[in-house]
Amino acid sequence: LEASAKSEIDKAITSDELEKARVKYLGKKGELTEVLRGMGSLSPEERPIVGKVANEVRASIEASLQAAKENIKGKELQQKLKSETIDVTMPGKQFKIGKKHPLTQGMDELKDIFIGMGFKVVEGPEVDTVYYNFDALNSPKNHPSRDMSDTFYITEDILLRCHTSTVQIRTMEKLKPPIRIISPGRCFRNDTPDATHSPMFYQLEGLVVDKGITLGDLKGTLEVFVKHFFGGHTKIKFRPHNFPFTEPSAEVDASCFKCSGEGCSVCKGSGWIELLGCGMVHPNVLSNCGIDPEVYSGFAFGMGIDRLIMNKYEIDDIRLLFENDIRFLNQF
Ligand code: FA5
Repeated sequence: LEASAKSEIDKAITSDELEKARVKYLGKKGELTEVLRGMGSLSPEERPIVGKVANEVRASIEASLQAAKENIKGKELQQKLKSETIDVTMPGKQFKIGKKHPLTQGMDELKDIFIGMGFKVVEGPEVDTVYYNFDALNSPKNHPSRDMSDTFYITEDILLRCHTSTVQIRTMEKLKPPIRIISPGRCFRNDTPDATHSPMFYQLEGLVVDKGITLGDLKGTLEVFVKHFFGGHTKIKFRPHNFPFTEPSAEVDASCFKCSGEGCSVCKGSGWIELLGCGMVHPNVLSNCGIDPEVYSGFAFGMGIDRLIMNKYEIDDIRLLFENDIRFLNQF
């Protein structure tokens, strides 16, 4: 029994095989265990003799098992180390690094251009009051933009701002002229989404108030801005318009980036895209903020950042900017 046990132990290559051999001889129903269990039926004279031999055999098998166990463990460890060796010369895994959203990139660029012209960046709340969004901006009580079908109301007095012009008032209440600020931020309108309209979009407000500010300053500022942002070849045109908070007012279009003329999807073939509204700050608005319109004058503008970026990067649908499709975002 000892010889056959040892031969099986010697043959075992894996821990599993060794365990099988142990169970076969020393397990509960093992061959040696059976012998020890059968001792009860022996005569009192035979018992110590057989017992002694059986114990010696058990000790010898256990010693062999222990030796084999260490041997196999060593080999298995070697095997494991071999299979798990790290090839430090293998090329590493490429981690995907996120980047700024095209809107954020565009916003950073816009800020840089205006900061370069001496503007300060200020921010205002997205949830604001009817006073800052309409009343203080000289908006008549019956102005259609006040309607629920255009503006998102939270209560009768509180709304999601529909333009960044709210920041004009908040700024003029706090600062005294000379004022030269821009304010980028989110706006909300109850507009049906299409290729150029989104219920949430971005505007960049600009406001300059000082003594002797003229329409010429406004035109010059916007011209410098557009040429920086779109390139020196870009033209702008002013169209007369009407805003309650500016007088006179205008809308400004830019010639389409790269695709002026026929066939430009962003400009719908006209070759021009509407960029912003602007004008000279209405005297009532200055007065509402405690600034004397007899002494000071100013200009203001509000541009749609999403549309600026669409024009610059030839994006033909504003919704792409908010869907966060990684295949789209990776292109910027
Ligand atoms: C205004 O919001 C005025 N507050 C702008 C202004 C500021 C005028 C200061 C004078 C002085 P308007 O409603 O035209 O104006 O919007 C300005 C720009 O916001 C538009 O030219 C357009 O580029 C953008 N815009 C408006 N609605 C949306 C919309 N639903 N989705 C995307 N862009 C929009």
